[in-house]
Amino acid sequence: MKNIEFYVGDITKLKVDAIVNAANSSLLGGGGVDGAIHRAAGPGLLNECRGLNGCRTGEAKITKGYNLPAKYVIHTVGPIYSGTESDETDLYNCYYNSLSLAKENDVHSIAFPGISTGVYGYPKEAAAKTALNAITTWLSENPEYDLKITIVNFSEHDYEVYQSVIGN
Ligand code: AR6
Repeated sequence: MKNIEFYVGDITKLKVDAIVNAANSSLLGGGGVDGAIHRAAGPGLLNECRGLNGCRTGEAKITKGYNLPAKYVIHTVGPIYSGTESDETDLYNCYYNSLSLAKENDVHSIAFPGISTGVYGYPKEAAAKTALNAITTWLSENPEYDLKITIVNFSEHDYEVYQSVIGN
């Protein structure tokens, strides 16, 4: 798929303009990818996050990357999976709003983790479908903007889930 590539491994290692954090609404850190990003970025990140006043589910906020190789972190809050219709809308909005915020900040390369697919319990196949739907919709609406998108799969299994959704 044009503009979209895959990487299997740790998102904190990527030297891209922005990595996306699967945060919680406090934006004050946690476990999973959020914990890994805060550890790798150092205390400057938490300090900046304290001034952001949290973030609603489906929305996104941007900070600097501090000690990360990435210049920025875009923090978004995925839905806690509930099995209701709002899950899909909220997850879609996480990807879509992160991409719009990236463009506003002149970000030309961005990497996403599997938002909500860890602690928040979103089934991986359904999450991959919604992520790809949001990303391809956003790209089709912004054809003039040069943006390279990396989907980060933390395990080979997660990568295989994505490939089966794409049909490879
Ligand atoms: N690089 C890439 N992906 C990762 C990494 C990493 N270093 N670490 C974990 N993953 P989760 P959520 C994958 O639980 O479900 C936090 O406590 C992981 O395998 O990090 O959105 C927050 O503070 C999974 O596929 O995020 C919130 O409270 C994906 O990242 C809550 O967890 C997301 O798993 C958010 O839960």
